[in-house]
Amino acid sequence: MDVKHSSCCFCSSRGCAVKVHVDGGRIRRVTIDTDAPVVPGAHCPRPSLAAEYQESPFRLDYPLKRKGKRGEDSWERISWDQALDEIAAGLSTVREKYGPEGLATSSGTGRGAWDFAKTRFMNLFGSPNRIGAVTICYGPRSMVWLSTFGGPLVPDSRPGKTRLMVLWGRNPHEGGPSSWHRYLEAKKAGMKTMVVDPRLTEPARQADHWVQIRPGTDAALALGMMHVMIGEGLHDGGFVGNRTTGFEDLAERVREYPPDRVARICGLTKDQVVDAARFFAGNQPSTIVIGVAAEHSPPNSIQAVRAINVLLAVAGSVDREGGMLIAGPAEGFIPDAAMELNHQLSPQQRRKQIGADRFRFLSYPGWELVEEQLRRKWGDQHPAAAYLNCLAHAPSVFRAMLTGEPYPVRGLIVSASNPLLAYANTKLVYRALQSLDLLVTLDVTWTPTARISDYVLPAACWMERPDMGNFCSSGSYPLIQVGEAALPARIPGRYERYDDYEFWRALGLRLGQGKHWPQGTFEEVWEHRLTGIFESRGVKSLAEFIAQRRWEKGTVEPGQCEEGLATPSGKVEIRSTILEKLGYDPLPGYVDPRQPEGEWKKYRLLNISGARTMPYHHSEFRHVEGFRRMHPDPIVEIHVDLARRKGIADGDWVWIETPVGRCRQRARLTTSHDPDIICSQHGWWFPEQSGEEPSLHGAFESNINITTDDDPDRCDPMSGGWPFKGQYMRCSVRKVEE
Ligand SMILES: Nc1nc2c(c(=O)[nH]1)N[C@H]1C(S)=C(S)[C@@H](COP(=O)(O)OP(=O)(O)OC[C@H]3O[C@@H](n4cnc5c(=O)[nH]c(N)nc54)[C@H](O)[C@@H]3O)O[C@H]1N2
Ligand SMILES: Nc1nc2c(c(=O)[nH]1)N[C@H]1C(S)=C(S)[C@@H](COP(=O)(O)OP(=O)(O)OC[C@H]3O[C@@H](n4cnc5c(=O)[nH]c(N)nc54)[C@H](O)[C@@H]3O)O[C@H]1N2
Ligand SMILES: [Mo]
Repeated sequence: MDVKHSSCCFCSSRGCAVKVHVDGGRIRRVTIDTDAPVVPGAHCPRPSLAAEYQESPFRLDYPLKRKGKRGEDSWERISWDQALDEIAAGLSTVREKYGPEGLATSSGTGRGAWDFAKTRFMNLFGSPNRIGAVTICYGPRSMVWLSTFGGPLVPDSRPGKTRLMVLWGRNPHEGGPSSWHRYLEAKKAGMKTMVVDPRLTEPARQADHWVQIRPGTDAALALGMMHVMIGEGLHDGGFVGNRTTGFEDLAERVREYPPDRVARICGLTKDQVVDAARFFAGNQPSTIVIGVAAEHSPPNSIQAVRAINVLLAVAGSVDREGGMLIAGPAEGFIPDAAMELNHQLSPQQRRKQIGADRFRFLSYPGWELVEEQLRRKWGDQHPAAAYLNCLAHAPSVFRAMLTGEPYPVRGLIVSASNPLLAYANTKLVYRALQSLDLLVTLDVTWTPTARISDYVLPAACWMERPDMGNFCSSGSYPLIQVGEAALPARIPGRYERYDDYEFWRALGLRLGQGKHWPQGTFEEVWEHRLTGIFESRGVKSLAEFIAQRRWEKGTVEPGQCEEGLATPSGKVEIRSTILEKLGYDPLPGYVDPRQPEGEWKKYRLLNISGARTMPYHHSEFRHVEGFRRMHPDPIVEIHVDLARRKGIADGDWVWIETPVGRCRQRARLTTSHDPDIICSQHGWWFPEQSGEEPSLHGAFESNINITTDDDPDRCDPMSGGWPFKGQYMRCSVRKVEE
């Protein structure tokens, strides 16, 4: 038995160190590599199911070309050369007829071994229209950090330094296999904890302080806490005086948010707001880990993320031991931004990015302002990767596919993403994809999206490529941990897969991009990016690096403020000059959501759609029997009082309805949240059902995004993020009558 030291990529945390036991070209088992700094918690079930995943008949083995009509599920096996030649020819036709901007790509959580290659391809092809989940996931956090603090904020993780960790709409128990056990250890060693969540989750149950906030009102709570802190002199006057801009304006702004008003907005009592502020202020230094909920809750997505981060600055817990540290570039490592070749996309093409005129923060207008500052301080080694901080607006791109406005988008390449499950308003996404001239999907397994594609290409999974943890994807985190391929991507007679880098490169070579893809393999890419570290260690290859010690730990230290930050003023910008230039409110604030109009008036429940649950990762793993046994059905959590009123019993199938559509999930009765809230799961489809139209593996049955809304008018005014949660995610429920 051969043991390979690999980097697990079964979830977006990406990069837990594991040992893959291989025998006769087959994965036998995957165990945790306890020597490494980052490992999955013992409660993560995914490594133990790796062999079943690898051998699943649902895996894609060879390139396939559609026969017959789209959705008939009839396929012809072709060679990689034929597939790439034909796709390149199709892309050239799109470019001739509609311009390079007629091509879009879709990304998810970066599972295909990072998105720099896709971005490079698009930059060289000439299209600004990359869409992806990062518009509503991590992109907002990242842009807020870069524009306000001049770098990503990372919690000071040195033992014993932090007095309080706040999980603000974040549940590592279900969604963070590597962070949950570290959290528990720190807690055991005396760190206090506070949870802000509408639901009594496992972390909330264990917390010293739980704030049961109403969905979508986090910005107001943070403003109210600052009102109390500034009013009672609990803020850090030295820090805000010396290290920030706009504190006076903020003090003025938070006067509009006294605890009684905030209590009404957030569904709390006045005392609860005051207590939250005092508890927080009384336990500094602190760190705050923000989850995805705020980002999923327009119209306050960016405002909430900013208000929470500014709260840290007001408490003086930024750039301070035990607080949030401002990360600089990881030494000796080439970050994504430097790999993307962003200068290759001309200003004229950038200006065509769909949605960027309206949603300016997370697209070229905002990214360019941020990038300029970071480049001033760090040159090419800056963390503002375009794949993370600069996207076209997905709902507007889907509309462009359907209407030709503002111009036609006729081709889409989907890689490491499942648009029919992931984006809001599935039926619209479906119509948009069906209307395309060319739809290509590169994935590890069959998906509903693959079934309606013209070409379906088999991707290598993480066990078939060298990979690296994303603790430094943007080049700023102090830990680099790599892993080797456990199996080759191609085994004659069994499968022929390409890793994502190989795919984009091979396509690029066919379109005249040759000189921009100097590294022939993914392994060479890592060797190139790690040259600086290799030199300091005296190693020459990835294999040697892995054999020696496959990680490199740097440190993030306080002191960035003293040096001057990569922001326009060199200080923490409580008042953001970048937001101001973009024409947005430069101060943290709370935008009153618009009252429901038209048909929406009938829908009174708030739906937290898509809180994380083990073992699934978004739409993945439904095809693996071991996972399905752990969690066979889509579950919607409903308060017992609501269930009683609606005649719903535990285990009943219920319709979840909105003006956009309806889907069905199974009720689980609970008292963990308010009666006027439900909590549904996302990502559900049924691989066991037919892959043909109209079923597409049951993608229209229990998929919650049939009910979610992507109307640009209800997206976040700054980022364009669409509502999966918060005040705009309303619905009704009723029992499914047989
Ligand atoms: N209603 C609702 N919707 C949501 C959410 C929610 O909370 N509620 N969450 C949103 C969030 S935060 C996110 S990040 C998105 C996620 O959106 P996506 O990332 O688009 O969704 P996934 O289902 O994770 O799709 C990832 C696909 O990548 C494939 N894959 C895995 N590894 C590789 C690889 O190495 N290479 C390639 N080419 N493919 C690979 C998987 O098989 C899978 O089909 O979903 C969003 N959708
Ligand atoms: N098992 C599993 N793990 C995952 C994923 C997965 O699909 N499955 N996806 C990964 C990805 S891409 C992401 S983005 C992360 C997300 O990780 P998290 O952000 O932790 O994800 P959630 O569980 O959706 O949300 C956390 C908590 O936010 C609460 N919440 C809902 N609305 C609000 C609100 O308005 N305010 C506040 N304060 N809290 C609210 C929910 O009740 C929930 O308990 O998880 C990652 N990990
Ligand atoms: Mo995400």
